Amino acid sequence: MVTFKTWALLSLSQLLVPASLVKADNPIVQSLYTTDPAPIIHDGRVWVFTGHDEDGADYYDMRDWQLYSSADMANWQHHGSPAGLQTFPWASRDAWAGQVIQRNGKFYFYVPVVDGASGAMSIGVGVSENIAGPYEDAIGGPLLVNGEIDPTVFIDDDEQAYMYWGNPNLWYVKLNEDMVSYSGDLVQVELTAEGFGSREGNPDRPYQYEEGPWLYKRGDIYYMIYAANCCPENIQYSTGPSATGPWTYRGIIMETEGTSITNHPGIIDYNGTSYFFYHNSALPGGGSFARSVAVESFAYNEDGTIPKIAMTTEGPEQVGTLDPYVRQEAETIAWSVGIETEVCSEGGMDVGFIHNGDYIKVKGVAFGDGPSTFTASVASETQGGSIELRLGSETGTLIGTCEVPGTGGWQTWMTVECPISDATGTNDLYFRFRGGDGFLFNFDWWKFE
Ligand code: FUB
Repeated sequence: MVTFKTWALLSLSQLLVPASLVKADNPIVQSLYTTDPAPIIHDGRVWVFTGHDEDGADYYDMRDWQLYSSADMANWQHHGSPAGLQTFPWASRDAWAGQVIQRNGKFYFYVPVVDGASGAMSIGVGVSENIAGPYEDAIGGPLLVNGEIDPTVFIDDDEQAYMYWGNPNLWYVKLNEDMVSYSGDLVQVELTAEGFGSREGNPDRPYQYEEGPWLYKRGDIYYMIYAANCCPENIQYSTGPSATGPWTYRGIIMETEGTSITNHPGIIDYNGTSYFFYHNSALPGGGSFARSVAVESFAYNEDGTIPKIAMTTEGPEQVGTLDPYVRQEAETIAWSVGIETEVCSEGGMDVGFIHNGDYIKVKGVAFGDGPSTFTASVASETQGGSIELRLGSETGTLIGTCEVPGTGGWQTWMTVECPISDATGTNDLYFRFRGGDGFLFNFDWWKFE
């Protein structure tokens, strides 16, 4: 199996990656296996909380969540891990599918984790004043323990918050205004053929609903989107006139594809376009325990129903362009090969574990009349190397080469500069890393002038 560690060590010619996959922008993250997307709009950006499949796992071995954001749906910035099992000291394992929601100036992170005391799946709540965390355990124990997973939280127009969750059942509870306690009983939704469709060939699970609910409202319609028909799962949905139904089954949104037996939905509207997040097995080494988050745009039908959405390797169109004349983080990436991201001593993240031949693609960079200089913040404990700046592809037109010296440490940062020529208009920019054997240098941010 090609894990990311071994992938980074292979030369590009050894990789059996189809050219079409290397060129494409789905999945949105290439340096980790990511799962169970939970998108949220904040501060003019789309933020996606994901799960994280450990390299080499043979089960859903998941220990932390990861966070990415984008202002253009094409270039995604990694914000690191906002929370993990260590956030919930009472949890023993399984940092599975969570969702963050904002209320009262705070962000609440609802997660399924195994409660160490009972050994049963439970729902915990993290809280943070910043979307990127770090999140702290809001309660000091589980919000509830009933052996089921996958919380989704929705605040209705009357300010009542609902949390749904469950596999194999579907449950909801009314959250209190504090978002960390609830009132009333846990309500088990009655699954019926009218509400959730019939499933053939599985007498234990006669209805389509399986797990991963995602609840939201658009116009007057409440949507319940979910993973269904396991296994393998596809994505289906039901609609209703209220946050508690009654639900009417509406059918399949996304068919099964690839080798992951799970899928997991998240839907948002951003800048007038609707986006459907999901996961699949599309990266090298991908499978049921090595999944990757991807996104597609879609348009609702006039009656509010959702069209069938196919998995693509292209993803949605970029919204606008990327400005190269302001500082951009090196971990803002449309596609990468070989590199990884890590926590940076200067704050945020940097790109590290760079080898000769690795590259990063940044999509839709608006150069305008053309810059004359490129500046980058870099660090290297060893020999350094160089950054080739190319347009259109990793072997495309060379517009400049920046030499990177040894700086005395992997977190000993300095800026390097190099002249740029022939970069006009809007282009995909590629940073192609060159040097000797082993790790070359780390890369924190860049800017053109
Ligand atoms: O990622 C672990 C579990 O797999 C999630 O909680 C489910 O929704 C399924 O995607």
